[in-house]
Amino acid sequence: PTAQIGVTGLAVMGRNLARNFARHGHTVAIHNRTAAKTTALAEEFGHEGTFIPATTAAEFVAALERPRRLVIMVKAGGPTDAVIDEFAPLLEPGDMIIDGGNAHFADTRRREAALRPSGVHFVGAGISGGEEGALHGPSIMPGGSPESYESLGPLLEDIAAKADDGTPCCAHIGPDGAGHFVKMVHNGIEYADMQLIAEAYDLLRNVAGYEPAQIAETFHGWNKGRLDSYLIEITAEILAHKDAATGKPFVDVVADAAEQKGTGRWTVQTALDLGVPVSGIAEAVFARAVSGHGELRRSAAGLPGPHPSVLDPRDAARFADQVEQALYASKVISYTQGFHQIQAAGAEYGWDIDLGAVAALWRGGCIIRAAFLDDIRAAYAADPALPGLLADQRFATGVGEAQHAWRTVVASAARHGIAAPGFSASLAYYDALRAERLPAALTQGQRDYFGAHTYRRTDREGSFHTLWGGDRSEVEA
Ligand code: NBP
Repeated sequence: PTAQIGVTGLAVMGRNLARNFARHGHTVAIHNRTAAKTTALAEEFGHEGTFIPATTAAEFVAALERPRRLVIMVKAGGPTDAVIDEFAPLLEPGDMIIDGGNAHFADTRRREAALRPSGVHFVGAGISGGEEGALHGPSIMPGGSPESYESLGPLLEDIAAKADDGTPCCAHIGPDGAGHFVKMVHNGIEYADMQLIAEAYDLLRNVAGYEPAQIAETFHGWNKGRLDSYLIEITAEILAHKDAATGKPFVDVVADAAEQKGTGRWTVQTALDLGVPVSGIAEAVFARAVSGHGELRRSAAGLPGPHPSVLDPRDAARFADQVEQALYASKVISYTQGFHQIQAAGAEYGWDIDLGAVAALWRGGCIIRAAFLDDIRAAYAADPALPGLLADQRFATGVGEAQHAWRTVVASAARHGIAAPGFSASLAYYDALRAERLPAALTQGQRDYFGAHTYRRTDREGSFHTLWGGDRSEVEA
């Protein structure tokens, strides 16, 4: 056996990952359920490196050096279980099965627990960056045992994207489902980032009165500052693009119903279970859902609201600058919420995740790569126990300086009748966090009134209940 790594599942992702390993000088065993894909890969890209095509599972396993490293890149869910069931009996203690698909972290925990007694390491590895990333350097989030990472880490780090300082965008995240959990939150943050950018576009278009080409220019400018990111960069390109058939801006000919594959929804579902407020991410998932309910939207189309009006050009430029500030501040909130979710899951599942390392490995290769992530890395490096990003001086100052513009933008959106759920929810979260007193006190009173759920007091220890149906005296519960 001569292959350092094997890849089974040769659709777009697996094929490009296999090529990436081969281009880095590793001998790669390749396998796919439908053998034609295996042959095609070897024929088309054999010149890029050394591939060992295998048609049967036994041939594939026999081609791998021990301990064997076998990457599964098949459709998440049932197919992944089917492939594990096929290969696990052929493996020996110390071998590794790496699932690079978009598995739900709970499935990864289940699979890892099922394989552990056999001594086979199951590594759930989140991989971000799409097809291009898989080929040129993705961001990789491997979970699983520390021993598995000792053997696997160097290979993964070799093919991963590199941050500007040369660090590979790959690090051991934590045991069992930790890697897939972090990948899930990455996708949730990606939803939020995309929604916030979409709101910024909507406001520039319908409040500032900018045409798509001018918004492309504006985003291009923003991309030179603190918002420098892959998503802002591609947004500028998309907005500058004209439809060949009609000559209209591309964005005007695309149906306005956003689809989703489910990782954003998983992020929100999991956050609800963990009791972590991820309102920015949730609003992004909901905004896509709203866009898809065509009939409901059509039925509401005639409802009253402000007449469309755009700002005077002299005020528009100032407004555009305020939108940049609102976008920055809202983005900080999305990341604050996402990192909180990772921190909470770490505590729940005993993962001990290094949040700074997570920020560091998102700096390259993945969809949310951004200059900004280096500031998050630095914030957690300075204080690994940081309660949240707003507790870091740089973020507190940045958001503090933006908060006035942020409010202006949210108020303008409401006044002009433009939905800006991401900006609004993020601002509400910011204001709730900084409030000295929340109306939660009243909520506790209501809960005690109708359900005798008790409350705590600000002035003494203990749990209390007021006899609401009786003389309204207070008793200690
Ligand atoms: P797909 O998700 O489209 O899966 C196709 C692959 O799964 C093919 O190799 C297919 O084999 C194999 N497969 C299926 Br379907 N059922 C199988 C079964 N029962 N037994 C064995 N093999 C089976 O491929 P992809 O888009 O390359 O994505 C792979 C994984 O990476 C997914 O989990 C995806 O969520 C994740 N991911 C994708 C992206 C992306 O940008 N596409 C990004 C990040 C992560 P066949 O050729 O015989 O049909």
